[in-house]
Amino acid sequence: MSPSWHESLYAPTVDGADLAHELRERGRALGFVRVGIATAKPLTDEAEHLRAWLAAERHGQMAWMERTADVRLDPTADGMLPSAATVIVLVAPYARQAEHVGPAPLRVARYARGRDYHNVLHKRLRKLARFLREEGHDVRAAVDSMPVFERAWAERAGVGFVGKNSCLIVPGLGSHVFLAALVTSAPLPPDEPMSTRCGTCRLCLDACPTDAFVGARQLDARRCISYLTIELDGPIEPELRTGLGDWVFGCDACQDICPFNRTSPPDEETTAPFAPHPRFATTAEELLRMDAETYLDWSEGSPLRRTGRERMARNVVLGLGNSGDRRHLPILREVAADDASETVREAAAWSLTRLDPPDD
Ligand code: B12
Repeated sequence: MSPSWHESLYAPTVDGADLAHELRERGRALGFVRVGIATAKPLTDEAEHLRAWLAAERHGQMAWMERTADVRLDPTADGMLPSAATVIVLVAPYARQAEHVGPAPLRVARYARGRDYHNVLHKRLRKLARFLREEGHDVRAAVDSMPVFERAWAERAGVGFVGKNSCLIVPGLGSHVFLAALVTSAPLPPDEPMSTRCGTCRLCLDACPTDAFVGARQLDARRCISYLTIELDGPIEPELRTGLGDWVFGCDACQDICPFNRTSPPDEETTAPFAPHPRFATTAEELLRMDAETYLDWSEGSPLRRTGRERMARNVVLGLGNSGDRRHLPILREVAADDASETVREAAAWSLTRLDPPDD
């Protein structure tokens, strides 16, 4: 029997399985290499880990992680989407080329060498969100921009597993990927989660230059180079400074050592927006001569903008101190004497003693 005119007018245009299929197709066409689906419900198992992490103050100065914990653990919370039925997780790989950008000779993490992923992926997500709305569903889109526990959802949606380094690893692709999520009222058939495949390997835990892992899948952000260089305001603890090595924005140590990242790099077309961009190439000296405003102009459209000038200059002088290269002494002397920031002057003074230790 054919549906009445009334039913065909008001019935959704596609059912759950068809809609899921359509979303996967559209996601892939937009450059997402994996699209996974999970049922939206409170993250009770993960809640234990997140709350323990916060209670141990492993989030350091990231007070927003504490403030948003309740919403992060429940996509149906008032602050997210009370009508949520599904979380769709989308994966976009970034470039793995060895080219460096940022203040030479120092290093910036791979994810931050090109255009800002928030902007690039949000544009793509908006297209999928519009499609879901046209189908009559509520939707909220997140790329590290909302309290959505992205790795937990990625794991539930079966796009990968969380490794001992606490990164989401996609078999065949590795962990150099961004995650994005759509929280929606559309009821869609969920995918199967995959189990962890790290086995007895613990290369990542041992490779961390600052011993930031408390155990498998447990990171003390307060010791993580990524947190220290990007999120922490003010001075970096002297005992952690040597471990920073030449990293000035983020770090890839626990990922670069991972056997799952020994696969051939993802194709260049897919990762093109995040590929190292010459606009963000500079030298340590040039960077240290930028004032706050110049830094913001220079880093416009790059993840590097997040630190602002003061934190980046602090990291750069520490990196120069760790370089062992005495040719950096003149610029360090200049910064130690004249920089507008007390934090940067103190870091430069530390680096001077490292490169030019006082005689006993
Ligand atoms: C806060 C944050 C950080 C913090 C803290 C990182 C951390 N491990 O928590 C800092 C600044 C250090 C950071 C660093 C990085 N980040 Co970050 N970060 C986030 C953010 C905003 C929240 C993460 C979070 O919820 N942490 C809370 C802790 C408790 O969660 P978790 O460690 O992931 O815990 C999981 C498991 O480890 C497990 N677990 C936790 N505790 C325990 C305990 C036991 C006993 C067990 C068995 C399991 C277990 O449960 C959780 C769910 O699976 C997300 C974006 C988002 N909205 O989710 C991006 C995000 C996780 N970061 C991302 C990236 C790219 C990075 C860096 C690689 C950047 C870089 N190169 O410098 C590093 C990686 C460092 C690392 N090894 O984790 C990507 C991750 C992509 C991926 N493949 O996983 C995300 C998803 C952003 C994005 N949209 O792409 N990040």
